[in-house]
Amino acid sequence: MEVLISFTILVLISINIAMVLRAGRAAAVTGTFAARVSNELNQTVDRIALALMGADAAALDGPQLKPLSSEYVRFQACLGVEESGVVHGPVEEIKWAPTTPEAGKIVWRENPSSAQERRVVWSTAVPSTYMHEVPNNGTDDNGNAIEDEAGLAFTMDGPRVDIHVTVERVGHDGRARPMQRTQHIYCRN
Ligand SMILES: [Ca+2]
Ligand SMILES: [Ca+2]
Repeated sequence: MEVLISFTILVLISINIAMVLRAGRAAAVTGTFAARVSNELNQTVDRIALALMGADAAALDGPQLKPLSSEYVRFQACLGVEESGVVHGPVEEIKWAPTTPEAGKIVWRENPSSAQERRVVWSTAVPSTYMHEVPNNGTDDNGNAIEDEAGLAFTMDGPRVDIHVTVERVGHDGRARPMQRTQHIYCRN
């Protein structure tokens, strides 16, 4: 009888240990996944912010006054000032482009649509609508004072440009995990 009780206790302890280990592994996987999405979001926002900081504010096209927004920005870097005026870099564009009806990517292009075009994809996981926003209903559903904004949205307030980015990837459990960040920047010139 004692042997049976000891054996039962041993089995129960083993099951408990297995459960704890499994829960720990799941938490570790979830943590790594969240960190990956967060890294992708931060890297994308930082790249956009750095590019726009060097732009000539007078040669900026795209960002709208709230509650409107745009999915793109076109600009030219200010390289310096000569007697003849501001010397600009080539035209650059940062734009959301669809890959499916619900998802898309952020593409940076230099000299867009010309023979000299260069392009780099900065994120491949940007949804067509911003986190917790319902598209095309003329309402600000997520309380950020912008109506029907996309996963990439540019707004402006005087000399300030606001960059709004949502990155969304699907976890191992099949659930979509969106993360969003807004960054305010001032064009240097
Ligand atoms: Ca909104
Ligand atoms: Ca809406």
